[in-house]
This record gives sequence, C-alpha cells and structure tokens, in this order.
Amino acid sequence: MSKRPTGDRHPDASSPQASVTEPPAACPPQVPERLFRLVYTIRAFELRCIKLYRRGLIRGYFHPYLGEEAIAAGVCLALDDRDYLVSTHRGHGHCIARGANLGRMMAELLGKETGYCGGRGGSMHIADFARGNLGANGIVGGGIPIGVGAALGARIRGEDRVAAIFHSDGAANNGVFTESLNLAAIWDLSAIFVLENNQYAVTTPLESVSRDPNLYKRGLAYGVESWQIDGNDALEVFRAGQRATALCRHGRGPVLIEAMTFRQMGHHVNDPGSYMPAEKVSHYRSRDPVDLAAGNVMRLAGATKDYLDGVKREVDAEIEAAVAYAVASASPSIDAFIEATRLYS
Ligand SMILES: Cc1ncc(C[n+]2csc(CCOP(=O)(O)OP(=O)(O)O)c2C)c(N)n1
Ligand SMILES: [Mg+2]
Repeated sequence: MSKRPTGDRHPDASSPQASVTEPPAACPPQVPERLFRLVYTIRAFELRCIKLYRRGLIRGYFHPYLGEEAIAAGVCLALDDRDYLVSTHRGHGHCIARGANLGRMMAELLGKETGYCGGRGGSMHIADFARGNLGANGIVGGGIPIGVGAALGARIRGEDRVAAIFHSDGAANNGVFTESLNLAAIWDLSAIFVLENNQYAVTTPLESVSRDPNLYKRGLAYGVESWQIDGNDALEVFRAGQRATALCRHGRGPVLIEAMTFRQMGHHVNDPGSYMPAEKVSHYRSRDPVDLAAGNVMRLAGATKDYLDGVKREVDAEIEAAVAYAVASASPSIDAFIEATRLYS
C-alpha cells in the first residue's frame, strides 16, 4: 500500500481537494447519540465549573474548551480502550470524552483530596492512567513528545495501541512539534496528532505568527498523512478519527488532523476575549458543536427534541452529583502539605 500522504482540506476552505469525510456511509444511530451526549457533557460540565469559579470555589487558571467540544468527543469515540491520549492546558474535554469520572474531575478542580491528583494539580494536571489518559499539560506542546513516547513504547512492546496527541495551533510553532512529528514519521508510529486550531494563542491571531495558517501542510512536509477538517462537527471529527486509527492500525501512521475551531470565550475564564473579531465569533457560534451534534442525532437517528432534552437532564443530574461529591470531599490536610514540603527541603 502506498504511503504517499494525502492532504484533505475542510470543504469550507478554498482548496479543490476532497474532504476527509467519507461519503455518507451507514452510521449506526448510537454514534450520533453518543457524540451528542459527550459534547453536551463537556459543555455543561464547564459551564457549571465557570459558575463555581465565579463563586471562588475553583481557583487558579481555568482554560475553557467551550466551542471546541466536538474535537475531543469525535476523536475519543474513535479510540479503543487500549489506546493512549495526551492532553493540553485546555484539557477538560479530553478527559471527559475519555471517560473520566466527573466527581473526581470536579474534586480536582476544587482542590479536594478525592480529585485525580489529590487536589494538588488542578485544571491543567488531570491524568487518568487507568483510561490511557497520560495527562493534561501546562507546557504548550509539552504533551506532544509524551504521546510520541507512548506510541514508541507500544511499538517496542509489540502492542497495537494508538496514541491520540491533542495539541494546539500555538504548539505547532514550537520546535518540539516538528521534532516529534518527524520522529513519529520516520518510525511509522501509531500516533494521531490532533491539532486543535482555534486560531488564537492567548491574544495572538494565528495569521500574525504563521505565514501559511493551514497548519496541516506541515504534516505533509514530513511525509505524514494530513487533513484539515471541521472541528465543530463531532461526526466529521469521529469519521476522521476512525480513518486515522484504521491507518495507524495498518502500520500507516502517523496521521495529522487539523481540526478547525474557535473559542467561545477568551483564553481563560477571566479573559473577555474582546480582541476576537465579532463576525468570527458569531460565525462559529452559528456552528455551535452542541447544536451540530443535536442536528446530527435528529437527522441520522430520528431523535426528537424530547429525547435530546432527556439526555440533557440526565447529564445535568450527573454533573450536580459530581459537584455534590466534590463539595463534600475533604481538602488536603495541612500535615500532608508539610510532609510534601519536607521532600524538597
Ligand atoms: C512552552 C510554553 N510557552 C508559553 C506558555 C504560556 N502560554 C500558556 S497558553 C499559551 C498559548 C496557547 O495558545 P495555543 O497553543 O494556540 O492553545 P490554545 O490556548 O489556543 O488552546 C501560552 C503562550 C506555556 N504555557 N508554555
Ligand atoms: Mg490556539
């Protein structure tokens, strides 16, 4: 089979190349249903967290994934249980889509002992090794070599495991991105580079730091199968994820997926994002991932609005249970803190 990479672009883009999305293949109704539930869970979880943040119950940095939920949902649904994932500083959606326990996530965000890191890590350090989630990362691009290492480890051990490496447009301008991509390419690793292109790095628009903002082309330059897709449509992301995992499992990895998206808030929860052009914000709001996922489940699974409202009620109840668990959990003890500081003295 030829290894020559293709360069599919999102159909909104001006390129004549075909979209990565296969022609409407048979799609079992469970797929859009599960995608809707995941996308809505990520959305509702973060909106609830933001309320807790405003009340002072969550402290420190919190980078919302609002508007980008479809990427995590689509990619993670295409993975198997045995696969790996590495996340970013904007990682709540990745953890949730990978099946993290909402109570333990919420407890971590509230700094409680029952959290994923015993309340010591917070938003940017949630990891869940039991589900192959090797962790969020406060260092932009820091997860990329960890993901490549996981894929290399799987190769050395003879295990059929794919590593989904979530990273950002800002990370793509960091040297570690190209070094890691090149290593993954020369070793044909089963790695899926999921480039979440939300078109900003903090307040810096991508166009001002990348002469060619079509970042998927960087993968082509390294001989890597690379596509640009609509990151707001969970179904399109899922299909790209399926195709990418299939290629990896046939020894044709790595794959780079550039998922086009946009933040619905500023860089972090206290950034009003007033520098983002209003027309772009409203364009992407009109392509809201939750609405698109709802549309898919109605169109492909014949779901009604009542059904969707029922799913939302179930998810909302799960999130309230997670909040109650986190609030009732104990904070780390002063003794544990003193013990930890002793390790470094
Ligand atoms: C190596 C490194 N440099 C700088 C920072 C500070 N910083 C935090 S987020 C960020 C930019 C993030 O933009 P992007 O990588 O596009 O991710 P996004 O926030 O858009 O998801 C920067 C520069 C950092 N955390 N790590
Ligand atoms: Mg960005």
